[in-house]
Amino acid sequence: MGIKDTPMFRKWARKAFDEIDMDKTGRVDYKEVCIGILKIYDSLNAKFPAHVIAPKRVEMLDMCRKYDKDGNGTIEFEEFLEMSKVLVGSRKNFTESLVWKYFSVLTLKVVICPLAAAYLIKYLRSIEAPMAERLPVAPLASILEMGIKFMAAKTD
Ligand SMILES: [Ca+2]
Repeated sequence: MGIKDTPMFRKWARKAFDEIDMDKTGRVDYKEVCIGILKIYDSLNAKFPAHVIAPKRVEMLDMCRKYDKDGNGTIEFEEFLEMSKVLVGSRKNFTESLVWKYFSVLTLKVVICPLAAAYLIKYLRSIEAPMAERLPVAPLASILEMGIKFMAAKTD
């Protein structure tokens, strides 16, 4: 049993649902869910030192269709609750989850790029490349990170 099965999580989901359900009908349409998801990403991006790109509109709509179990075109609270569990992260759908996305972005930023930059500088120094002595790790890591993100965006 994880945090997602606790009454606290249910309460949090209820609060999020009520915020999206502007006209208080007890159900939200796909468009309202998309706006809600974007709001969650915005507030997380404002809080954490990493920027995660929100899912595309078409991906969010696919997700709505997937979790609209009775297929009535709207998301009721129980359906929303299941969807929230995936957004927060479950073992089964871990790579779809926000936690995973933040983890991978942070790993890239904090671990992989600085390590790659450090190795690159070590290599350049070992072959006595010009300027290698004065190459700083952090800016090089940022450049690598930008390069990786640029390539990732292209293959999207
Ligand atoms: Ca439904």
